[in-house]
Amino acid sequence: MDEKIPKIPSREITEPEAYLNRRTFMRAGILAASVAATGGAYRAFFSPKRRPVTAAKGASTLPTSRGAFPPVGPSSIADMHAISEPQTSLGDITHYNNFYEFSTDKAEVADEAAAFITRPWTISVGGLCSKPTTFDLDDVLQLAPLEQRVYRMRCVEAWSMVIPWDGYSLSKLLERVQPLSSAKYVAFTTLLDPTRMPNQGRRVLDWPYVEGLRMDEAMHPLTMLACGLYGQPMPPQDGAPLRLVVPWKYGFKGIKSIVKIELVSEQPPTTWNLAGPNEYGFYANVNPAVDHPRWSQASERRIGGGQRKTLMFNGYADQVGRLYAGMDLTANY
Ligand SMILES: Nc1nc2c(c(=O)[nH]1)N[C@H]1C(S)=C(S)[C@@H](COP(=O)(O)O)O[C@H]1N2
Ligand SMILES: [Mo]
Repeated sequence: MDEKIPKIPSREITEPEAYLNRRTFMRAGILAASVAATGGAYRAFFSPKRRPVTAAKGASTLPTSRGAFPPVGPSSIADMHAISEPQTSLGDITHYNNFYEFSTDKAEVADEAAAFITRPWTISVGGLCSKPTTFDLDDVLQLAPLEQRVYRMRCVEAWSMVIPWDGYSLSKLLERVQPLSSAKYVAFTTLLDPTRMPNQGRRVLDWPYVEGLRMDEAMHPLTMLACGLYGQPMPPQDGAPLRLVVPWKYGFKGIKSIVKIELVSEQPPTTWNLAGPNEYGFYANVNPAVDHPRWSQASERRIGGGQRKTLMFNGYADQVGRLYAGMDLTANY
């Protein structure tokens, strides 16, 4: 640990909670009005009934599975993401989570999501393409060999992990639908179902969670459609059954529990940009030289081990830097 790197006082790393609490507070009036109008549904969403905590720490199963989780092989692009840093433990990866559909408390997400049923599951891929297709989860799992790729994961809140994801390049899925040349961006949408994602009954964010990438970012081989980690199906709290992983961008770009992917011509709206446009941009490339308005991004707290300097593009600059040649990275944060 480099002693010259100042410790970030934990009170500065309150985002997004502090921001959201403010908004939630302001919206309390709206909610109070809606509870009168929609009483039953509102109470159902807010019922304090706890979900059974069935999953063992870090464990994950495929409920009512008709297909098995395919074997996971080595990365086909290992040279693009070689890493010597130790992997974060499965316990930390599955018990320190941002997944606001279940809880805004990182330590609570695992319990709140434990009973999340992710089969059957479909993902529709459409928009500007020749072959729009709705894929069943089992088709997605079989579409290309699953690879394990160990990537750094850097949250905008200045903490990080090293995670062995299982999946394949998102380009493999996108190629199946034959994108048209008019497709310039890719828009992603999380499941919207407050009966299964209880915190969607609270307006902490505008649901469903949405994200987006430029087409060249989406087609970059490092960009991953992940269906598991540590050789197991994706734990619910990490975005089961399918989530995006873009290792050179802040973690919030890695949208979880995806049900829809659309090829579009214009830059799509993204949830955190809508929530705080001055603080969260569309690009969200990890950049130690561009601070968050309320804290430094120069260093990060590695979960399970020390403070370290944040790397340009999270250490993937050689692989992705050319995508941003000529762009003003301060304006396009
Ligand atoms: N649908 C959805 N996706 C999401 C989030 C979320 O709240 N909802 N949180 C994001 C944030 S801020 C981060 S840092 C990562 C966290 O992923 P992890 O819990 O698997 O580490 O998921 C991202 N994807
Ligand atoms: Mo994050």
